[in-house]
Amino acid sequence: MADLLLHQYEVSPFAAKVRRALRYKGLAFEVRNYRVVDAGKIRKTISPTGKTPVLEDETGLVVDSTAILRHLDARYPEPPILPSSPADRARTHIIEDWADESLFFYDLAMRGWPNNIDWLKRDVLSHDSGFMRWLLYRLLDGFVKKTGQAQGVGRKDRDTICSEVAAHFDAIVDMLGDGDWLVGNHLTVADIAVASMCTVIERAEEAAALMQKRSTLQAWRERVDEATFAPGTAPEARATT
Ligand SMILES: N[C@@H](CCC(=O)N[C@@H](CS)C(=O)NCC(=O)O)C(=O)O
Repeated sequence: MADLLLHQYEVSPFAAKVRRALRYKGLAFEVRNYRVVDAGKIRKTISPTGKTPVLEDETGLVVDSTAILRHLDARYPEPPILPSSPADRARTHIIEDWADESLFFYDLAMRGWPNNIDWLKRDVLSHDSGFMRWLLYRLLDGFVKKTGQAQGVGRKDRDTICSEVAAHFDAIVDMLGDGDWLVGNHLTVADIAVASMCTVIERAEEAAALMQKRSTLQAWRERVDEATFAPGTAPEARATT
């Protein structure tokens, strides 16, 4: 086994957070990709919650991208992805949690709309095949809708969701001001978490249009991508690389 093995659903923005952090720290790693039909196996073997990503290393299994990023920063402190001051650490914590627990559901809602859902399904089922892929392809609409309804964002109408996403993007722009990074003077987990979510939400055409109108947001994303991808990684490959 590799020293660092990432168990993942490849297109998950939570897995993307971990891959970006590993590359930023210059750490070699391998990935094990799972299919949607592996959900039961994941729960029984590597993740009591059934969720991925899970990082496996010599210390064992670490579940949840937020925990994994802290684990990596503790074991491989250079370059740091957490600020040194408690106040800035708290800010990164809040922003990361907002990206993971709020922005993610706007992503799910927008990408669940009829004009966007085909791309979402192809992403989610990229490792499934045969009859199960055929079946899941038909069931996924209902699952995405049900998840969005249960969480709440999915109950809002399209115009409301678009204006809330616009407000979120404006908040990122205002938070950046003239600075390069969301918190403090270097890249942190806040930048990694928000950029990872941007890379999937832009696969909804409405979100892509809102993003294109904000040059500060685009420039910041390019800065974060430059620091967390190998040179030459194509923009369309960034959600899965
Ligand atoms: N808070 C978790 C969220 C992870 C998560 O929601 N992963 C999704 C993939 S995008 C998953 O594993 N879903 C499977 C399930 O809910 O059973 C993290 O940051 O790692």
